Amino acid sequence: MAFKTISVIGLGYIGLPTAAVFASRKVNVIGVDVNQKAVDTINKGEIHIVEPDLDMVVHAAVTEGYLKATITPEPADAFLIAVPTPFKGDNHEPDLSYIESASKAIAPVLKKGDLVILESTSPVGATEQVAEWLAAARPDLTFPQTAGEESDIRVAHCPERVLPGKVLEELVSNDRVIGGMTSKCTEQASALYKIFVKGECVATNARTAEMAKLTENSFRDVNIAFANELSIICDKLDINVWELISLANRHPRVNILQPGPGVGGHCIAVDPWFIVSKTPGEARLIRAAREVNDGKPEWVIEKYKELLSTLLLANPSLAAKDVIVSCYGLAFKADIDDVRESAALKIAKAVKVIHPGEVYAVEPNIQGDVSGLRNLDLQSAIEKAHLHILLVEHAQFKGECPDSKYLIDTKGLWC
Ligand code: SAJ
Repeated sequence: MAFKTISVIGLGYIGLPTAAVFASRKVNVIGVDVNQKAVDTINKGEIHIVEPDLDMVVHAAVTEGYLKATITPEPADAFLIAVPTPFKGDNHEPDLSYIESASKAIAPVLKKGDLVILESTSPVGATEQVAEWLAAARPDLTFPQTAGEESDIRVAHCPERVLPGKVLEELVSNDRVIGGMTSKCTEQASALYKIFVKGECVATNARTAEMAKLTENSFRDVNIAFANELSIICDKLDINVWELISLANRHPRVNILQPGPGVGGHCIAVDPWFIVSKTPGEARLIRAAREVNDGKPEWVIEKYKELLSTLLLANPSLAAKDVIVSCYGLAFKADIDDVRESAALKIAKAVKVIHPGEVYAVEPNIQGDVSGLRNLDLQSAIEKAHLHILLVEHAQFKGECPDSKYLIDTKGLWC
C-alpha cells in the first residue's frame, strides 16, 4: 500500500524528527501540534528543540514543500501519535490524557483504509484503548477489536527507541518493533516504517510491543540500580566501586553499568513505573530499582554534609559560610545540554539551598546560569572551591581535576 500523506501528531523530541525523516524521503507530511508557537517555528523551517542536524533536515523538508505543521488534523493515509505520557498525581500512574486528546482529534478525519500508530511510550493496553476511543468517535467505521483482520482502520504500536543526541541516526538504523492489533495492522505498519528504516522491522502484537519498550528501559534501570547499590556498599567498605566493576566486567558473562548521582532523563526514570502501575504486586524488583535510583541523590547530599563537617573540623579557622562548593555538571547525562529530570541538577539545587556559603556550578554545555546556580568555567570553579562535587562525566572534565581531598566523585572520573 502506498502512503501518499502521513500525519504525525505531537512535534516534540520524537515526532518532529520522525516527521522530518519521512519528509526527507519525499512523502507529504502533515505535522500536528497543539502548540501554535512550535507550529509557526516549524513552518518557517526552524526548530524549537535541541537535536544535532535536525534543523537542517526540517529546513530542507519545509522549503521543498514536503513538511507542513498545523494545529488541526487533516486527512492522511497514516497517523502517528507521538505525544507525551507523563505521570498523573504523585503515585507514578501514567497519564494517557494527551493520547486520548490526540485520538479524539484525528477521529473526525479518519477514512476507510487508514493506519493509526501509537508511538508514545505507553503502559500495556494503551493501543487497545486508542482503538476504543477511535471507535467511540467513529461508529461508521470498523476497528480491529471488533472486525479483526477485516477492519476499516488498522491500529498498531511501534515504540521509538532512539537515544537523545543521536535521534536522526538511530531512527534510521535501529531495528523497529512493530506490534499490530491484527496481522494486517502489523503488515501495514511495517510497510510504513520501511520508507526510511534500514534496521529490521520485527513483527509482534501490540501488547508485546508496548511491554518490549518498557522492558528495555527497565532492564537498564535495574542494572544501573545494581551499580548504584554497589557504589553505596563499596563506600561503606572502602572499596573503589569503579575498579570493582571493571574487574567484575572482565568475566565474559558480566556487564554491570556505571553508578552515578541517580538516573535522570524522561525515559529510564519513568517507564519502569508503567510496569509497576499495571502489576504492582508482581513488579517487586522493578519497583525496588526505581527506589534505589531515586534515592541516590539524597545519598550524595548526605555525603556533602559529612564532607563539609570533616572539612570544618580540619580547618577550625573556616566557618561554613566561608566554604565554597563547586558542582561539576548539571545535565541528566554526559555531553548533552538537557537538564530535564536531572539528578545532577537536583543535587546542585539542594546543596545551594542548604549550604550557608557560595555554591557554583560548571555546565559547559549551557550558556549562562541555570536554575539560579552561577555557571562558572571549569578552571575558575576548581580554583575558587574548597569542596567539589562531580556530577556528570562531561568530556570537558576529563583533562583537569581539583587537587583536593574534599571531593565527591559520583562518576569515578576524578577519584
Ligand atoms: N546512567 C547511569 N549509568 C549508566 C548509564 C546511564 O547512571 O551506566 C544514567 C545516565 O546518566 C542518565 C540515565 O541513566 O541519567 C539515562 O541515560 P541513558 O543514556 O541510559 O538513556 P536515555 O534516557 O538518554 O535514553 C533511553 C535509551 N534506552 C536504552 O538505552 C535502553 C534510549 O534508547 C530510549 O529511546 C530512550 O531511553 C527512550 O526514549 O525511552
